[in-house]
Amino acid sequence: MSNNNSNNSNINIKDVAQLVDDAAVNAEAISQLSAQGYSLTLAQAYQVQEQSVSNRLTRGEKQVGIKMGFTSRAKMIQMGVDDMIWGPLTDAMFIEEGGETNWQEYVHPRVEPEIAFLLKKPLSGNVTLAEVMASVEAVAPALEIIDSRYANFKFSLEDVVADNCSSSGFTLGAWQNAETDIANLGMVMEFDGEAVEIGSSAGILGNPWRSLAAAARVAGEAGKVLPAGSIVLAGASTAAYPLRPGVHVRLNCEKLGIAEFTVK
Ligand code: OOG
Ligand code: MG
Repeated sequence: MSNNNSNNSNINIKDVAQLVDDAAVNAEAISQLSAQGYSLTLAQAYQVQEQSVSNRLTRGEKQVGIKMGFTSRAKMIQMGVDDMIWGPLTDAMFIEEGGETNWQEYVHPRVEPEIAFLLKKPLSGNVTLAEVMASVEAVAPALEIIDSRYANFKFSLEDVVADNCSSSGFTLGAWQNAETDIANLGMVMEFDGEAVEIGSSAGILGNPWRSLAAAARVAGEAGKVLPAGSIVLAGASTAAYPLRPGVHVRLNCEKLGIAEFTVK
């Protein structure tokens, strides 16, 4: 399809941001941006993301960290993409430990097992793994709810970046000592006590610490700093699994413990 939006030098970033932002607010799926005549470059997709996150901040949400996406083969294969992505997390996405989230708020949500870092020092740019590890206060098991605003959960890399990387919810288990060896931990995600996805933290770039180094690098490239006190989600270690109303989801992560929530 083509219309007068199809020349990507003419794209109005604010208009496209409004499209994805409205879809998120109304929990209503939209067509992929290319099918709406917007063929974005990846750089433009990040501009759309920044604008739609800025709309959220204007509504009173606070940024609490960032999430990395497609840091595992399992996720890249599931979604048919081959590059890492990142996007901001806000306080409105946070679900209290063991808390509830409302099915009504989502289009077609999925959940995935992750590991979270809590920074005690700011991070930005090219940093060694040793520097990255020295910047972390604590690590925790985490569950991320992703909910693409695109119909059928189908998108290009540019679409998903523009849609703030499908970010819509996350919960954390108790924070654990940052010196815990997290390189290869068994991760079992259960729905009502039944295992639905089983993986290892090694699925995340071979070692989740590499995802934090990558987060620092991409933040630096975007001229940003990950501040002390912020949370970084390392990306899913397994494919994501579709949520359903009423389900209790629990991640049991070796050494780190449990993260859980219920869908109302
Ligand atoms: C995009 C988000 C990817 C991850 O952990 O890999 C992501 C999506 O799959 O919709 O959060
Ligand atoms: Mg994720």
